[in-house]
Amino acid sequence: MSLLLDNQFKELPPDRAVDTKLFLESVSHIPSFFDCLGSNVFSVIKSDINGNIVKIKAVYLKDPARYVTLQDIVEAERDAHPAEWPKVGATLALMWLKRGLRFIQILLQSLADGERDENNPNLIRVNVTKAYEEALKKYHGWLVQKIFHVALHAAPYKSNFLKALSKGEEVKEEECLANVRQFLVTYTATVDAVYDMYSHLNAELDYTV
Ligand code: 03F
Repeated sequence: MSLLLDNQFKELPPDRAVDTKLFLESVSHIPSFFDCLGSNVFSVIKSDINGNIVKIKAVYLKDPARYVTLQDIVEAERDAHPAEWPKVGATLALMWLKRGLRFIQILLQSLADGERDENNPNLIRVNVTKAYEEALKKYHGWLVQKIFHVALHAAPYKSNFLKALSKGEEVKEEECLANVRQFLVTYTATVDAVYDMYSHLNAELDYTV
C-alpha cells in the first residue's frame, strides 16, 4: 500500500479555507517518514517540521471552536500581537512549515514528472536541488545552506525513496509515481491555499536564518 494515499490531504471547500483539525491530522504523518530515510541529518529536519506542527496544534487546542481554519489562527494572532506579528506564535510556525511542505511538493512533482539526471537515473539530487532552490534557499544563510549540502549527499537512492513511500514494499516505479501524482492533487491545492492566505494577509517575511 502507499503511505501517501493512506494519508491523503482532504479536498478544500469552494472558499479554499483550510480546516485546522484536518490539516494537523494530515501533516502529523510527515515527521515519522524521516525515520526511514536512514541518516541523522534528517533528524534535524524532522524536529524542525515536528516543532512547527506542535506549535500550531498547541494554539488550536486552546480554543478549537475559535480556530476552525488556519486563517482564524493567523488573524487572531495579528489582532492580539500587532507589534510582533507575523513573527510570532503559530503564524511564524506555519510560515516555515508551509515552506517545508512546498519543498516536499516540488520534490514529489519533479519525480512524478520524470525529471532526472540521465547519467545517474537512480539519484534524486536534481529533484532535491530544484525543490530547495524554489522553496527554501532564499531563506537560508551560508550555514544552513551547508546543512542542505550534507543532507543532499545523504539523500536516498530513488528506488529506496519510492520504496519508503510504499511502506517498504517493492513496487514498480510507475505504480508508485502514479500514487504520488494522485497524492499531489489535494496536497498541492492545500499548500497553495496556505501560501495565498499568507500573501493575502501580508503575513509573509523574507528574513534568512
Ligand atoms: C528555520 C529553518 N527551518 C531551520 O533553521 C532549518 C533547519 C534545517 C534545514 C536544513 C535544510 C535541509 C533541506 C532538505 C534536504 C533534504 C534532502 C531530502 C532527501 C529526501 C524556523 O526554522 C522554525 O521552523 C520556526 O519554528 C522558528 O520559529 O526564525 C523560526 C525562527 O525558524 C527551515 O528552513 C524549514 C526546513 C524544512 C525542510 C523540509 C525538508 C523536507 C525534506 C525531505 C522530504 C522528504 C519527503 C517526505 C514525503 C512524506 C510525505 C508523507
